[in-house]
Amino acid sequence: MSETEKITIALSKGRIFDETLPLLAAAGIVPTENPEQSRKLIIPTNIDKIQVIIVRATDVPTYVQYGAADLGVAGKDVLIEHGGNGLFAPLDLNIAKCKMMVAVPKGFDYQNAVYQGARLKVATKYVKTAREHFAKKGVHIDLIKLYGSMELAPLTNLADAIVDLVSSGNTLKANNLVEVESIMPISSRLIVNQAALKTKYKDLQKIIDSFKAAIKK
Ligand code: PRT
Ligand code: MG
Repeated sequence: MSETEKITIALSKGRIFDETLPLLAAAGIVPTENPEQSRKLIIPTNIDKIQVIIVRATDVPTYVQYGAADLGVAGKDVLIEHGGNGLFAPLDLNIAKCKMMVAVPKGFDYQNAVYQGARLKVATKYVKTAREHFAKKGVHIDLIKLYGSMELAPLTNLADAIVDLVSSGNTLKANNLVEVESIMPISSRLIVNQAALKTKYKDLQKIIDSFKAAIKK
């Protein structure tokens, strides 16, 4: 079999890998190693021609866009920031669920600041999402791009507010922050390289159908 017939699935380790495992299993695909234990970035599976590659969550759409991976699993948050060029996203997998929201320090009167037309300093990794959200509200903001630990920004006066994901809410609570606005619910999607969907139609459609049948509502 030629190398080009390989099917490559891009996943990030952690919750996305863990929550995709049952869907892969439903498609008869079992990775031979766990990325938490192994340092391998290319993980073979029980099926010769199918392999999993381990990349950063934000890099998954890029690998699939350029066809370095045929399939991938990425959060809606990541897909919005990426833009979705060259990608087909046929399935909401209903995994890695959380919410995109605005949070501020407890005691900061956000609604009043918005009402007064104050210019807000907003720190976030999700610049596109944040820009769109505040533009729609007609709120002027100074965006401060961060790559992680957004919760720290308001505590150090780097920003007035953050746009971030929340699941349990424990991180907000531990840092004396409160959610003041919900932006959108987030879950992960299966993404497919558009060209590969044509050239490897049979193999890919079989995996897509198995995933679809295994999605938990
Ligand atoms: O962590 P790393 O920097 O390597 O990359 P990443 O954060 O991009 O990847 P990962 O694996 O943490 O997240 C992958 C995807 O999981 C995201 O793109 C989201 O779609 C989804 N997801 C689901 C989450 C969360 N839940 C979540 N809680 N991603 C991040 N978080 C963060 C949240 O921002 C908060 O800071 O986890 C922290 C704890 O959340 P609480 O509310 O449970 O305390
Ligand atoms: Mg993370």
